[in-house]
Amino acid sequence: MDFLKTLSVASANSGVSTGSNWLQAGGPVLSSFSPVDGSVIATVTTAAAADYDRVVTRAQAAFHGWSALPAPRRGEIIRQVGLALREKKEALGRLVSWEMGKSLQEGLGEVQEMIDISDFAVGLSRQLYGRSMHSERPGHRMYEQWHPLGVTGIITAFNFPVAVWSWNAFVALVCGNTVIWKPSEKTPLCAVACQQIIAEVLARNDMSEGVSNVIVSGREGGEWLAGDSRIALISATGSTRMGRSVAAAAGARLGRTLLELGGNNAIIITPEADLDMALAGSIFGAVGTAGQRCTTTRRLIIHEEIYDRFKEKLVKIYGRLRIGDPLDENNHVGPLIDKDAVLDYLRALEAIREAGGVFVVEGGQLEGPGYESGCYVKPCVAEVENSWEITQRETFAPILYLIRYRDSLDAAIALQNGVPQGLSSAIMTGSLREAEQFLSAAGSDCGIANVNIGTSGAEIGGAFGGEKDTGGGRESGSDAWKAYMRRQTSTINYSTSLPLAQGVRFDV
Ligand code: UN1
Repeated sequence: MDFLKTLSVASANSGVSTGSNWLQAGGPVLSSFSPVDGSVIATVTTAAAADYDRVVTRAQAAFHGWSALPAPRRGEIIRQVGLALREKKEALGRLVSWEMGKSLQEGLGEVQEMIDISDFAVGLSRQLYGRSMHSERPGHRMYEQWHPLGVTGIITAFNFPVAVWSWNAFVALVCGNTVIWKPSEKTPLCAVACQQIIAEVLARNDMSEGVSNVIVSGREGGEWLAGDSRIALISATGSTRMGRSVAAAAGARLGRTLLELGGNNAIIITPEADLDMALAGSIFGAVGTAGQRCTTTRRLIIHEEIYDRFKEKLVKIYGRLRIGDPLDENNHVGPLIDKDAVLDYLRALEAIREAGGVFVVEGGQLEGPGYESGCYVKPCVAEVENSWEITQRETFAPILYLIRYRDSLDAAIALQNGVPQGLSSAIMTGSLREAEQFLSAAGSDCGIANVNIGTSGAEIGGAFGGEKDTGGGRESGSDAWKAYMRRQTSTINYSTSLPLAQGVRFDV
């Protein structure tokens, strides 16, 4: 496989790195399986506690030099990383598709997301703005400035094995932090490949080891980071369960966290919607990445007036989906990440049936030629109630729920908000009144609210994240960078006296 050579990854790799230096790691050896055909792609040695400790020490030492580099210089290095990613886009996109199982189009899209955030981070490196304020005291000036935090821990999930690291790492790096990445143990080779790319650029610029670090490890890697007071910020993307344990451990030491956790995203389809557009948004949202995006469309909340008509269109289009090898561009849907994910999917189908759900597109595991890995499932659609336990839960698979609403948009918004998660949401409507109601404070309670666009596929320029069980953090664009820096307020007295604020007098 040529793309592995292009990415300088081998069949046996160390999963612990401080840059160009790959440590002889002491943890268990992990095999990376491709869900595409079940083959072992490579083995990766994981970090032992002592390796982790060495990496943190190196990252702390590197912080002094890296944070002292002017931010635009740091931006220049990220610009070069963006150029390297452009060169390796095809190879890295293929590896993402091969190791994670998403379609090649989506694998390439994910690398494009990395290139986009590198461009964003370069611009940002000259725009880490603080405000100045007018002091209430004569001859005084007040302003705020933003300083680097220190070592940033980044925990990422298997479903976006490269892009989510880049949102966090590139922004954290231009902000002056050093980073330690704990990737998902299901996609370790993607992490090794990304580290090779960034390490080569850092070395070419004579940057020391420890600026960008990786520790491939199991759960314990996340626990080490979360409980370690040397880690100034821990940014974690993954399940709500994982986020809760990271938040508890980091909270116990009053550490900072940035959490981007599960979603249970809905599209509201009103009688004012363009149904073909609603169909296109729903199908990509529901089956893209085989339903394994945190932004995946899990629920459609459809007005009763158009419910049957829309359902009919949807069933027809599901019949056209081709499921199979994601590297074959004729296919729309690839496999789930592993057999455990298939079991979760099958258990969810059972729970839907037990609760009284009606399948309008049947699910099930696929078998036979092309499906030997045991990871391929049928995208399915079920009519359910919003209040059911199974509907309230995020199942990371291509299962789409249909829910009917009657009367006004208020009822649809109540259903859309009536789940524990609060990541992404959308409305399909041609009515300005409905769109604005959905976007108002009384509308969607999610971090992302779209009009005439599905719930997934956000651009990097906006802040990305959500409320409630989604964790409240914001990553990526807008002013999400502020989470990676510490704010300092300074008051400077250039007068010849020392007046106190609030007019307080203290004469001695
Ligand atoms: C994720 O699923 O964790 O908005 C990230 C999207 C992508 C990112 C998803 N840009 O679907």
